[in-house]
Amino acid sequence: MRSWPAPNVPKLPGQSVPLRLYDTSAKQVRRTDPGPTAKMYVCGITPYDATHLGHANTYLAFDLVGRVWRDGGHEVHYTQNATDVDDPLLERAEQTGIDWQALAEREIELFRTDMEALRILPPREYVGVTEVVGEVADLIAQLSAKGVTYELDGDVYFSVSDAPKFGQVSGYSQAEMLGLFAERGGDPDRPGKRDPLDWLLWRAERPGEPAWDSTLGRGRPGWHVECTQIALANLGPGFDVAGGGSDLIFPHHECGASEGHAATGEWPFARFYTHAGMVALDGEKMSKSKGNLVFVSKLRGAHDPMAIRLVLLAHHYRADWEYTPDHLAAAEARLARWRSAVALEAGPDAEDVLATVRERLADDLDAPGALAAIDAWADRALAAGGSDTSAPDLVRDLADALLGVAL
Ligand code: 5CA
Ligand code: ZN
Repeated sequence: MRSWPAPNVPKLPGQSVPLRLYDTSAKQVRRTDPGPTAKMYVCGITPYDATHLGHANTYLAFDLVGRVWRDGGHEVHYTQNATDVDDPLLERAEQTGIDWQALAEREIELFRTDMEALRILPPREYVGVTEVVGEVADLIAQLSAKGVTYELDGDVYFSVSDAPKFGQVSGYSQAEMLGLFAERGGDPDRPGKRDPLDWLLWRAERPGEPAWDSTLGRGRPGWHVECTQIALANLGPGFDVAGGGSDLIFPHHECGASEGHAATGEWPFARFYTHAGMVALDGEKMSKSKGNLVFVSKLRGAHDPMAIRLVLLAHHYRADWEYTPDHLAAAEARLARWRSAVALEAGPDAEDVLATVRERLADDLDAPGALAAIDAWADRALAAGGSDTSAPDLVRDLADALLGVAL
């Protein structure tokens, strides 16, 4: 599918700082060590509703990863999927009487517009699952040939007893896994399964549901295997970062990692599993199924997208937080202050600001720390009222290149 247009990223002078990032699997912050091309896969939307602040928070976190790597001279190869066929999408289409494909297309287009407005760097490949059903079926056939799957009434399951690394991404207990599996799209109680945690790879055609011809017959892919296939096909095994929100740790990334392991024989499938925190509204995680949503497209109607970006940057990406409208008011005030400061004829020297922003972002994406450094510079600039010696261009460029905030 089409991705979205890339914003300009200014080149910055001086020395970058190598990125350290929290790896959910290792339960610690480790230094990323990408080759000349850094490779990242981030799980995309299920397009049955508009982009909300929670989604934006997740894509912004990985946007920062890409920006820090670019600053370090790496090329960034970024791939993202869109789950453009899945139960929640089909259910919403059914409820609203809209054709499921039209619904997906409409919401994906809105997502692109939101991402562009927020100046999120686009993936090189933006892949809808419906574009690659045949390839996903071929991967499942490969897994079957390795003896890690079984069939149940025409559907195909991955057998968790053939997944020796299962549990290593999340580190969750069996009880936690069972609870989350049922909550997040799994079917622990289906009769005939060998283990409640066996997960669906292929769903044979059901009356009234979309289906594709494939080596496995007519049907459609289960959820996790789509991301394994799209990551493998575009990035190859052993890529640097697999990302998404923390609700994807289990079962999604856990199952995907075991699929990748079975398919390639390599472990880990991704070097880092990195997860953004959950954004809540009115005391509950923002989610399409609960309907407690703040849409980016709606906020954009009344507010500068750069202020929306600053709302998100003001929270550490791993934090869970609750959105309230005063976050936006604070971000607008900060944006206005920064813009006044860079509009001055001359400002305080900004090389130390660049060094601090680099250091803060390289430390597991400490965006709030980076904002504080620019706040302090803006305070100094405004206090001096333009009587300093340096041009404020470096601050404009570093805010743009590293934080994606156009001033
Ligand atoms: N299509 C799948 C991934 S393959 C999916 O989870 N789609 S989604 O539309 O439900 O979510 C898209 C991304 O936003 C995921 O990375 C998810 O973890 C993240 N996300 C969803 N809700 C929130 C939230 N309230 N706060 C932060 N991130 C969220
Ligand atoms: Zn995914």
